Amino acid sequence: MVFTHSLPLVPVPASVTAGEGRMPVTASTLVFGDSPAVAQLVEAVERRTGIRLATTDAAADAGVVLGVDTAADVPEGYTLSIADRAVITGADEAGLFYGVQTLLQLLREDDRGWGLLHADITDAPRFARRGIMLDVARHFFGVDDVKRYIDNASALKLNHLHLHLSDDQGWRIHIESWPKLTELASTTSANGDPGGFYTHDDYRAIVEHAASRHMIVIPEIDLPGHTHAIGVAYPELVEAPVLNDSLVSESARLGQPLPVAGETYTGWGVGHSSVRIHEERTYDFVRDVVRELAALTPGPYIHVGGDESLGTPQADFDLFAARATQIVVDAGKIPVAWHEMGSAENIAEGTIGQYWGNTVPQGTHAEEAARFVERGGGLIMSASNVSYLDMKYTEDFPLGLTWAAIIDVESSYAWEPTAVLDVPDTAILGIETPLWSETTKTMDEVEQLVFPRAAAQAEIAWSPKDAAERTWESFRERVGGLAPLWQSEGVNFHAAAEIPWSER
Ligand code: TNX
Repeated sequence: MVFTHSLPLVPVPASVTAGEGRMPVTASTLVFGDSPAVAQLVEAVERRTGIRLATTDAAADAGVVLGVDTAADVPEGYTLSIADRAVITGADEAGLFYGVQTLLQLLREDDRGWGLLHADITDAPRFARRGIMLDVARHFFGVDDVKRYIDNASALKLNHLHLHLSDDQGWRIHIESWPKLTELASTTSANGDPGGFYTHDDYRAIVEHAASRHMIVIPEIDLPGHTHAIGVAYPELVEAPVLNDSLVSESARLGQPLPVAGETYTGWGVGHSSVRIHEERTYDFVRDVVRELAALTPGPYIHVGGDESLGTPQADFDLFAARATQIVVDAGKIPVAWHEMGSAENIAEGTIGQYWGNTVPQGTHAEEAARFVERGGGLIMSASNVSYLDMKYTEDFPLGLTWAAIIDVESSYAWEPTAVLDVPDTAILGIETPLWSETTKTMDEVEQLVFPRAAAQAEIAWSPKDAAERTWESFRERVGGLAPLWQSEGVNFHAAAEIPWSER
């Protein structure tokens, strides 16, 4: 395959010059370095080529040299040059890891065998926050599935994993102080499928694996709405379901049951549940959950939800938003909330908002998002009509929903996170691309929706906005070049017709 546009790299590096030739990679190519990235490289090369590279203690003998040089103060940055040998120098361990991901994209097979395409790269991210979400509440995904998600997302240089750990359909993390949550409210999923939950050890294993791939885990407990499951375990904490008209008609159209107090809920309807805002017991609960999550989570953030609390009166919602975010601050963490919580004037200072409205903000969404900035926090952009991974690619795609948009790969690529809201560019911390799992029961199904669109989001988050290669024409060819890598990694990507997929 000749890459006419540019090297097959996604996200496109900040600065890249392609060379003419290739550096052969054979069983006698040696690797030098003393970072965890060495073993990660050796294993990935073996998965891709079947060749197991040996390591050497002598840099002079090595064909691939990995190192870290902290003199350059460029968080997550790296340089990579491939000519007679390949040299990657990370500005930190994360940068070295990202340099290795870039190298793996340049590892190609042709008639002569395996080789690395010659290149000279200096790279660093545009945004420090490059996130992806997995909804483990609507359908549960076990530890191995989440590790696979982490591996494939971090290979695209995404560095935050948001886990949506609770929703109406199930509670997914064990809480020692409220044990009935997992005992009674974790066993089912959407559509009546089986559920599951993470023990503290499971959760720690996820956090550790994520850290080894330079990803921070952001746990979310969705409050005060999306809390029907809490009431299955502890009925005294929640209000009776509020059945709005659209819930009733949508449930009928989909043939789904309506929520019944105290019973597991298997439909997809939203906006019917709320914790009790005026009971102190509710705040004991939130405090306990936040405390346990904070103890398990080395990352600085805890997400307290806040979306679609349609049955909660506005004043109650605002009261709750202020209290819940303050509880997170008191636990020593930075709160994150869906943008609706910006309706509360006194949301805790420094709370980060996650904007999930349209790229053309509707109703009060923009005002709510702006509040986080006024209160000294920043914003994560998850514009639903472009970055939602659970939307269908085409009208007839078998998985996914359509409420925000039909999002083909080209439209998922075509948005600019700083151009959505009227806030200073510095308030935009980065982006997050969410996968809601109403329609996806297995990781294979999840990957159909996630890849290749997560690659488009990764490029928006990582690559300079004005890089010459930041065009759809270039992107579609470069992302097509990832097919053999994804195949060897077992990524069940959707081979969208918009993309010229390369064979090797
Ligand atoms: C809206 S976006 C939700 C989720 C659903 C999703 C489905 C957001 C913050 N809330 O509860 O799963 O739509 O696309």
